[in-house]
Amino acid sequence: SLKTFPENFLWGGSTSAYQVEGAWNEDGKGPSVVDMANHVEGVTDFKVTSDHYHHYKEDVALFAEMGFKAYRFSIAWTRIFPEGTGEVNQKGVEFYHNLIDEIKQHNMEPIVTMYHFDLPYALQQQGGWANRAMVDAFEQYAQVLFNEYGDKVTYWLTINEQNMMILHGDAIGTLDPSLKDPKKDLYQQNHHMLVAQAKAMKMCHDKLPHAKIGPAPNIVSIYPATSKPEDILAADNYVAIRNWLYLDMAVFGKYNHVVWSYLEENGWTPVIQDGDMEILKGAKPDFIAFNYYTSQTVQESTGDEEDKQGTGDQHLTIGETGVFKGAKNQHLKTNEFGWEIDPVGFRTTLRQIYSRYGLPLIVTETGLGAFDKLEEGDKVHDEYRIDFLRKHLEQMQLAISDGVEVFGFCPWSAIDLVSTHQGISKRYGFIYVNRDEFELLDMRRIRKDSFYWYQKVIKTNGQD
Ligand code: BGP
Repeated sequence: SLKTFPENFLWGGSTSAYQVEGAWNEDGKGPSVVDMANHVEGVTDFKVTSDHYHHYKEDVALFAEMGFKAYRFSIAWTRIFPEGTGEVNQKGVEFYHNLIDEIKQHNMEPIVTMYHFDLPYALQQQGGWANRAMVDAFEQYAQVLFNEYGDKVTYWLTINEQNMMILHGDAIGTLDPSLKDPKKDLYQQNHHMLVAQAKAMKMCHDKLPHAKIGPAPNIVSIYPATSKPEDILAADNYVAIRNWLYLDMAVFGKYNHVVWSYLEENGWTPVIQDGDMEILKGAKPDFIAFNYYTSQTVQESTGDEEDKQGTGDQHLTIGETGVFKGAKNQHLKTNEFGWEIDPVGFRTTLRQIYSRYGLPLIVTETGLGAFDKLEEGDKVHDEYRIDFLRKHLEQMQLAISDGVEVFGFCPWSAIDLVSTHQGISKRYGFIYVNRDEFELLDMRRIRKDSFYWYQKVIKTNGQD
């Protein structure tokens, strides 16, 4: 029978600093890799975005009006350390005190992502995550966050979508195309991130016994395109490479064996320093947070060059010669941006993660990017978004009925913000921000139809 959502379920919404805050060079903030990247043509940059930095009080009040029990946001490392390490910028520290206080005054739980794609540019110039020194830099940063906000924050997320940063380094800016073997470099970066994460988890537990901390990868169900054994093997390869590598390390402190042998075969194994494996084994998350937008179908790779351009992973392509190739799923419809919509896959994903790790889960992103239309009288009729979220909620409730422990749901995004690559016209929010791609207009906040729908969902604890 259908179980209800648990009491004190963390209904909320998500954002990330560089996509929502704007004020990219104000109050001492240093540049991040995102600020310095050549941004995609035809869409806005990340300088102003939704100007949440100046509107945060109004925005938090709107989240409270929706009934949010939690708000997930990220801290911009470059507001705290403009140069990545060294001198702390007090104004940046103050901003997040103000934001967290505002959230708490509205009886919401702050859920804090420590790092969401926006690495300090100064650190990138010193080699970024490929440089071992990054482990210390992250430790120093984590220490300041725990010291400053530790008594106010219960839920911490270490690194947003580390798996996407490694798998799609070209899209997220972690890949250095000038290198002879950029993939080897990426798996070295990955190792450093994993060690940095483990150190942060341990520090959090040592310093803040009341706090909880976990990783936040993008995890989705991986389907074989057919029942052909080679396709099933390809799906098994990809699920290890895309999903389990990251979580096996975070939870069990070990390299997934399938991935390790694949790294060995390619000459991509990272340098592991003495003591690293102890650090990795010595830290355990309290929960797993994950982002889910779409499932992924794969088939066997027969070794063609074209196999590298398989369909999938949001708007990116996937495939590796002889390992797997992304494929279309004939049973799924896509959104306006070609992402397959798969609510049942959401239930499967929840079950798979819980079966493997047995830790409580929180969904830190899911949502529908769409071209919303502002109608007269300040209306946005986003019934497609309501439909998407409703179907995912139904499946989440079924997963809970299957016995999966889920303690929160924070869809992307609490308010409109700038997409990673597709500008602000690709909107995700419950709240419309009145600006165009290149024109700021009056930036006023407008409640979409989904705002009122979600308000009812929260009020009835998921019964809408
Ligand atoms: C996730 C990221 C978010 C967000 C979202 C939507 O991968 O964590 O930062 O942007 O995807 O993706 P997009 O903006 O590409 O539509």
